[in-house]
Amino acid sequence: MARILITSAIPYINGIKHLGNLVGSQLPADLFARFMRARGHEVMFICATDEHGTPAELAAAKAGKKVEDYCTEMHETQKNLAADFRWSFDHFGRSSSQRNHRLTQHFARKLAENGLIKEVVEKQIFSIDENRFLPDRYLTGTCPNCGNTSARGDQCEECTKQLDPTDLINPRSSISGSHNLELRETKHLFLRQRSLSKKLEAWIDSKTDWPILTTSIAKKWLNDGDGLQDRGITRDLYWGIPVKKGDQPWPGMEGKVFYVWFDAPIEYIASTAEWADANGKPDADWERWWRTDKGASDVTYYQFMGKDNVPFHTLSFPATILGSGEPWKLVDYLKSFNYLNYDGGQFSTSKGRGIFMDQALSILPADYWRWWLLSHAPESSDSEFTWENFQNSINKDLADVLGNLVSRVTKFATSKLGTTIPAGGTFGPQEAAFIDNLRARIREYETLMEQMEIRKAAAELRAIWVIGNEYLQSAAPWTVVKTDPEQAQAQIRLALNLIRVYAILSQPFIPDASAAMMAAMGSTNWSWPSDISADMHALPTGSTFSVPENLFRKITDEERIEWQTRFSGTRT
Ligand code: B3M
Ligand code: ZN
Repeated sequence: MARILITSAIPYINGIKHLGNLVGSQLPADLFARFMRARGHEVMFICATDEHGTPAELAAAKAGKKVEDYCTEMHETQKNLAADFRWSFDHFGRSSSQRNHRLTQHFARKLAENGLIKEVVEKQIFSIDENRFLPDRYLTGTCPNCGNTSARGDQCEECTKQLDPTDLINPRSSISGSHNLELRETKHLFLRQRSLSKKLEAWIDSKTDWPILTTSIAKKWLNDGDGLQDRGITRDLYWGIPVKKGDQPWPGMEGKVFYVWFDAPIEYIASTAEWADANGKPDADWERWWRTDKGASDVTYYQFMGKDNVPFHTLSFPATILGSGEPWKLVDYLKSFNYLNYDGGQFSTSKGRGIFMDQALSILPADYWRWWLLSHAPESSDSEFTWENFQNSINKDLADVLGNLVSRVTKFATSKLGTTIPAGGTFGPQEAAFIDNLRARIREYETLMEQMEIRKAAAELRAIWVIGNEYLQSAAPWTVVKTDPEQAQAQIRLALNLIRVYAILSQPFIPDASAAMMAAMGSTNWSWPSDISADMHALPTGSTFSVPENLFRKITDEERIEWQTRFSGTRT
């Protein structure tokens, strides 16, 4: 039994996530966590909300709420949606927790003690009326490129040009509209990542089994242009973790907070500490996952994220960990994803484009989304959600292949052989051949899941469902029963046991349907199928089974057309 630590990129607090956000982070992380637990390993699966930074402040202001209250409410909302999608986190923490405050300040102190922090004085736009510095997203003005009069300080949405706040012509505060602005000097802390680039490069080079997508992004940042740059880790904002050296004040940094990307990955550790607190466990219980001097040297640590998050996880966060000089666990395997597009364009939170988690669940259960998203995960390239493809996959894979097998077997058995696992007959050569085929496919499925080849694993699982249908088609118990009822009993016994095995194998992808299948077989035995011949006899003969209600339903053309129209606009 191995010890497996899994973290998913932590979602920003500013609103409900769309399907494009999930497909590269929480969802595949959950798949992997469920699989590893099913194999009997000890798993710690951690996530949280990412609550700091300007997006949180702006979203709260838009909602007319205090940022603290907004975050508390939105955390609850995201936590409930996570449960509705059946994400099996051991803990879903908050980056605004006291645990994260203390750990973030601790890392900053260690980095300073090790000479890895420098203080830099910069000029930034200050609003005299509001008595605060304005970060880029708080500034509006005329775009020097296209003349759009409502360009933001970080980017013009009209011509998409990336801007610096000082590029704006006639800038004004986005909060108050005030033009009473001036450039003022402000001091910030920089992490001297550059001095760690050799160490980081050696570490990344040692990861020969990582996906190309992950290492190529890291290498680009290490080697492009001038190489890895030192990075500002503080901001002039009210909302965030106050800049301190451990629990001591940091002279000259009063009123400033750490940059959201400095504290967000530290929350992986802090959230595990929050898990211990929430369960009344001592510090040793979370430290054994994170401190190699306290038991974590036998932990294998996996991270899941979209490609835009890779630089922070291959360079910045490891720079924090390595730079601390303390024995914290570094990631062992980083699984990254390309983007999922939506019906001819991009998913977009700011534009409200795509399908959002609550909307998805308002039309279909979680399993349908989980299956489509995972079986189309954007692994080797970007992929696209279209309603036609979604309808097709659901109707074929879930309804025609898996759902049909379960319903056909249980209904036939109930009407012709009774509602208990039949004891008659014995397996012949056809059953033996089927079991051999099944065994080989299950071993392949295990390998693909261990390698996190998600699309291929989904295809293999589907193939495992298909061979069950093929077996039934050629065994034809509905014909055999007329001439050789004993033989039909053996065939149906195999098929019912197969439903239990399918429930176990499919559980990481479609947990609700799996639970329904297992319950219908009257079993609670979720042990992973390791001896397939024995597993075809796992259900005690004479025990009762039932026909599961509505395992999957088909998506009609009318529904597809209606949903496509309903979700083509902008979410308000
Ligand atoms: N919140 C970005 C995102 O949700 C960011 C990830 C932080 S991971 C430490 O994609
Ligand atoms: Zn412009």
